[in-house]
Amino acid sequence: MVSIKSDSSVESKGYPNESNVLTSLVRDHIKLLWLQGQGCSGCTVSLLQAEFPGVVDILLSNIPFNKVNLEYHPTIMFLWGEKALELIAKPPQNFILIVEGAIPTRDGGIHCLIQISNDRPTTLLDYIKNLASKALAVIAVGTCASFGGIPKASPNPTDAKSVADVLGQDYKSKLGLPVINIPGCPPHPDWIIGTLTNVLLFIEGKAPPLQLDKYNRPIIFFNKTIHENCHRAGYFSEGEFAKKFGEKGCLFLLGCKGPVAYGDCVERKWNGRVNA
Ligand code: FSX
Repeated sequence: MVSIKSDSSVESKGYPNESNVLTSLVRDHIKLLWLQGQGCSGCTVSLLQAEFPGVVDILLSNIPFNKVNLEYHPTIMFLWGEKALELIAKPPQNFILIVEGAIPTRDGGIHCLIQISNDRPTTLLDYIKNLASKALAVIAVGTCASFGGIPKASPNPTDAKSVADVLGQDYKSKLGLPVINIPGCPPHPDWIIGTLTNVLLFIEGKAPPLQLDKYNRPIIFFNKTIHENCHRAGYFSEGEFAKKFGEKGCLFLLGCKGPVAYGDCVERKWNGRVNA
């Protein structure tokens, strides 16, 4: 439950008037800069489903273990208009860069702009390359940002690339971390929040960095195939395969990638732990 106390002494600096009270909450915190490239915004929708903490708690810095604020997010943020663009032009001191969506690189990256100032476009490609060296950590959210996803699929007209491919596979953030990949189309909200939580605890010296696998995915969330815990796995073992949706049996012949896809969705479940 989020409680907001009114504080009239807090001066608004680019935040909506009615949220003066929020300004004090977001000042001097570690900022999260969330940028969107080529994707469907499903990763953001997934973030909105986060529960412990929820996205409102993150927006309000109402998280006990650290002071953090989702400062910039094209879909959900307090800043707007010129103030938001100012933040893009002059990023904060301590920030974690989160990227959703693939990054188009063809034609100098012109196919995804994050702003146009004085007739000069800023491409996502250049912006991320410039910003990454100053970031405490870089987190690629979703399959598109992690590996290129659907935008990178043939014929890939924009030469879309993953964050790590743009920054270089040897990239290290200011904290010495590689690009942390959280694939999934979309990724589970717990994976996003859980990874972020670890990075924040690591910054405070209260936790070691998450162990990552060879694809730089947090092992804690990606250590098993979907198939290992699938409630239809018994059908697979028995060789009983569904030929059409709705039929009893394993869905392998209908395109299920459970045996080769990693994630803990089956145990963790989706939508408030209702759907497997
Ligand atoms: Fe990609 Fe995000 Fe799939 Fe969509 O934008 S991981 S298309 S669910 O949402 O990047």
